[in-house]
This record gives sequence, C-alpha cells and structure tokens, in this order.
Amino acid sequence: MKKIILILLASVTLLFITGQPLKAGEVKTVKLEVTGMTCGLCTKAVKRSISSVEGVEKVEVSYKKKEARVEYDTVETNVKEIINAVSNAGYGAHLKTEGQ
Ligand SMILES: [Cu+2]
Repeated sequence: MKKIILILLASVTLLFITGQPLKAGEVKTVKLEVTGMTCGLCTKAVKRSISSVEGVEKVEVSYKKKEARVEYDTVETNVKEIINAVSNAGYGAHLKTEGQ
C-alpha cells in the first residue's frame, strides 16, 4: 500500500514539473497578408508551415481575407522567421498589423 502511494506521489510530482510552461516570453499577435493562396488547401499548407515554427502558439489562416493571424512567443521567434516559413511553403507574406 505504501508503495502505491509513493508511485502516485512520484507521478503527480512529475506531472507538476513537466506541466509547467518552459517558455516565459511575451506573446505577441500579428496579422500577415498572405499572397499566392489559390484554394482551401493552400490555407492548410500555410497554416501548417507557420505552425511548424518553434514558438508559434496559435495560427488562423483566412483564405477569404488572404491573411494569417499568428500568436507567437517573442523570445522564441519573430515575424521574419514566420514569413520565411511561409516563403518556404511557396507563398508570400508580409506584415499587416501588429498588436495584442
Ligand atoms: Cu491551393
């Protein structure tokens, strides 16, 4: 019985440690104008490429508005890296608005 409690306690402790957010940077939201999207699949490709950037926390891509709304950690990445990711996927992007 004592062993079970000990194992339980250990897993809770482990969960507590690993559950803590490792990044402590400021989260910034930007809107990028995305060029070259010709169909709904492009939207997914752009979203996937931006999501793959380390430090990006949230991505919403609108095919209709031809824009991407990105939330990212300013310590881990920047707009330039995000734009590069979009370029690597074969699309164009430039900063539209900056803000929270
Ligand atoms: Cu397409």
